[in-house]
Amino acid sequence: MAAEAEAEDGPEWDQFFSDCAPPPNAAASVRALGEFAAQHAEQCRRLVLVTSGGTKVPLESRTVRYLDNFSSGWRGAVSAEHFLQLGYAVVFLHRQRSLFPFSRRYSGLNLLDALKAVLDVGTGCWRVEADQAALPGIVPTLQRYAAVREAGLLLPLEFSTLSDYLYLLRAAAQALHHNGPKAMFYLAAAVSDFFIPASEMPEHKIQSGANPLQLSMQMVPKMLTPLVKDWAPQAFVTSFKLETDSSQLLARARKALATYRHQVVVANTLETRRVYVLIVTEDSQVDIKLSENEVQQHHEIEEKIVKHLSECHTNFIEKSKNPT
Ligand code: PAZ
Repeated sequence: MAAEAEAEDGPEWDQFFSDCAPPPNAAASVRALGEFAAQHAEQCRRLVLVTSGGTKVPLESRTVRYLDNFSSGWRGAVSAEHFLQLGYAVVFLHRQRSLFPFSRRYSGLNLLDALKAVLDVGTGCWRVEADQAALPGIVPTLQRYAAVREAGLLLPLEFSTLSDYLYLLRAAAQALHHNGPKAMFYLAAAVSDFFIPASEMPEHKIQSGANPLQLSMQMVPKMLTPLVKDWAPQAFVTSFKLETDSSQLLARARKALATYRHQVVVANTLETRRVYVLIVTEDSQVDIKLSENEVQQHHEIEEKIVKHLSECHTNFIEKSKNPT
């Protein structure tokens, strides 16, 4: 990481990053990000960083236990496919073993039930056959996935813990700096607000005893502040806000926009997130819904969210060419 950029992060961030180890394969991920961003900047292609899934927060440094959250990675994986469909290059920063674009359709399946080993009597060799009925839509899915890979449009990066996520987010933001307003951030991951600094974590497994467990956790510094101000100041930034009280959606979204001064908040509630979101910008608020009929026909709300945001992104790029 460039020393200059580290200095800009501010004391809270300096403290956070100096306290935690870089993720496994950090150098390779940073290199891959730089190459991916440069290649698509050269091709004048729009690029989106989609974050997806929940972060793990370790409770011990030799970690046996950790805090986690509900996020399955559905929103991120489905949205990544729709961005690819619209011609974006996609960095998919996702929680290890959460849902992945294309393969997410088969996530509930035991693969061994869909495959069969067959002996070819002519050659005496075994080959593997797939039962297409057990893998609905597998041929077009494989074709789309192969086309995306061949065109080099998808860069998957994995995280597991909160600190891995934040390290890679910062690295991605700094790489995407070169893509200017053509870069979009689509921050759908469910990131912990609390953590235990490494210096305060017990080394060994917390022992169970007569007393209830008491934890003291610190607030994670708000990463939208350096992201918008320092890491990627020209990019189009969409954050997500999850609430459990729908009456708070609009007020909380507006508060986030006023605090971080980024472009969009997509607000959703836990129970209705597959069928309803509220997209809030400085001067608009738009309801995006799936009707009963659309739900029955297996439409995905992410298609509408991504379409709407890509139109906002177009306006943003145009405005950045002709600032008034
Ligand atoms: O991953 P998923 O599809 O199960 O859930 C998506 C979501 C609710 C995590 C996402 O839409 C979201 O709101 N992310 C931000 C959560 C937050 O407020 O930190």
